[in-house]
Amino acid sequence: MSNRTLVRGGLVITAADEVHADVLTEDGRIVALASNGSDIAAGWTADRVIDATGKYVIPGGVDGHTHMEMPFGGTFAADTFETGTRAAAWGGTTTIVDFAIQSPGQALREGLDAWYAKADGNCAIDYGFHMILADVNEHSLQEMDLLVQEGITSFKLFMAYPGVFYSDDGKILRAMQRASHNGGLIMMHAENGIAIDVLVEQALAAGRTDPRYHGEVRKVLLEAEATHRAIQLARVADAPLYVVHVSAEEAVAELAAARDKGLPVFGETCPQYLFLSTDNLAEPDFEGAKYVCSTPLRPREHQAALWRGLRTNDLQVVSTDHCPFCFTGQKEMGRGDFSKIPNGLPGVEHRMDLLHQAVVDGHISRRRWIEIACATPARMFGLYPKKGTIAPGADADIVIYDPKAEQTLSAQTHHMDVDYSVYEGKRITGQVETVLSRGETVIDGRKYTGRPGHGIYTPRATCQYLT
Ligand code: DUC
Ligand code: ZN
Ligand code: ZN
Repeated sequence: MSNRTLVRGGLVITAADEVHADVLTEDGRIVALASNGSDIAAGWTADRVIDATGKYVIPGGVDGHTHMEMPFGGTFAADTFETGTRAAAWGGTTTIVDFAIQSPGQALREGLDAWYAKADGNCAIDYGFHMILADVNEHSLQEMDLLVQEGITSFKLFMAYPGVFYSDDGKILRAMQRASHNGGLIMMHAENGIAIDVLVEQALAAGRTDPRYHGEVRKVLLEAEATHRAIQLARVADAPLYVVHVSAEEAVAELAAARDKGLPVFGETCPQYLFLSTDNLAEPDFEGAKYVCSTPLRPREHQAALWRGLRTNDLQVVSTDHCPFCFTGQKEMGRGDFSKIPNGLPGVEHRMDLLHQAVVDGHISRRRWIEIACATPARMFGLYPKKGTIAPGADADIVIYDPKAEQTLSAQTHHMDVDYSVYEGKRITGQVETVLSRGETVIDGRKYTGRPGHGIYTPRATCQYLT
C-alpha cells in the first residue's frame, strides 16, 4: 500500500529555483511538483497533508563532514551515531557523510567495517562514509579501488598530526595518483604539521599553555603553505582535490588562484570559521578550550574572505566538521597544555540555521544557502540527485523551514550530547519546523518522531561536481 504525503502552499527553494509549489511524495520519494492552486495540485490526494503556507520547503541538509564517536587525543567525540544524527535531524540535516578511520598498520577494510558496525541500526537519518587514510602503502592503495566500487568514494589525508594521521608528500602523491585512476576524491587536511609541532614544543617550553596558543602556533601561513602544496601535488597527479575546513584568507587565495587556472580544486569551510574567531579562543578561565579545533579559528578579519569565497564559488561547501568533546572531563584534559585539548567542536545541529542567518544578514542568497548546504555537498560526494534537491525521483528528504521564527541557541535546548554550545545565546531568525527523511516524519512541528535505525547506509557514486 502506498504512502503519500502532500506538502502544500510553501515556497520551494532549491539551488536553482524558488517556486510556490506543492510537493507530492510517495513511498519515500518525491513524485511530483505542481503550482500551488493549480488544477493538477488540487486533484492530488494523500495520506497526510502538511500545510507549509508562509514557510520554505527545502531539501534536507547534507553535512559532508562529521565525526560521530571519533577516537581522538585519548578520548572519543561525545556524540554517538544515535545522538549525533538525532541532533542533525533537529537542525534540518537529513544526510551525513562521516569519516571511517584506518589506523596505522591496519587495513582500510578493518577500519571501515568498524564504522559500519558503529553506525548500523543507530542512525536517525541516512549516512555515508569517507575513509581516512592514515597508512598509505601498497595494500591500502589497492584497497582504495575496492572501496570506490563499494560506494566509499572519497579519502581524507592529513598533512598535520605527525605520528598519528600524517602522510608525507610521497604518500600523498601516491594516494592522489591512485584516486586519479579510480575516480576517488582526495580530501585534504591542509596544515603543515611538521612545522606546527616545532612551534607547539617551543610554545609549551616558554610556558605558553593556554588555549589561545593553539591558534597562534597553527599559523595562517602554515595552512596556506599546505594548501598550496596539496594543490601542486594534485596537479602532478592529475587528480581533483577537496580541501576540508578552510579557515584562512590566504588559503582561500590559494584555492582561488588554482580555480582561476581551471583546476579541479574545491574548498569547504565551516560555520565556526564564519561566525567565531580567535577572540573566542582567548576567553579566560580555560573557556577558550571550547573553541579548540583544527584548522583553528582565525582573527575575525578572515571571515569576509570566507563569505566572499562562498559567494564567488571559490568555496563550494559548508560542512560542520562536527566533532564534539564535553568541556567537563574532555576539553579539561588540556588544562596546562593546550596541545592536549581534544580538537573539535559541536555543530551538526546548527548549520542550516546559521546559514539561514547568513541569508538574513545579506551574506548569501537563499538559493546559495541551499546550494552550499544541500546540493553541492550531494554532488561533490556522489549523492545527487537522490539527495540535495527537491525534484521528482529524489528521496523525500524535505524540511519545512519557518523563516520568521526566532530562536536562541543554547546548550540548555540543543540536542547534541555535549555540555556546552559554541553559540551560547546567539539569536537566529529562522527555525526548522518539520523534517521528512525518505518520506518518514522525523521532526513534526518541533517534536522528535524519528527513531534509531530509520537512517540507512547510503553508498555514493564518484564526485559529480567535476563536469
Ligand atoms: N580535522 C578534522 O577534520 N576533524 C577533527 C580534527 C581534525 O584535525
Ligand atoms: Zn582535519
Ligand atoms: Zn573533521
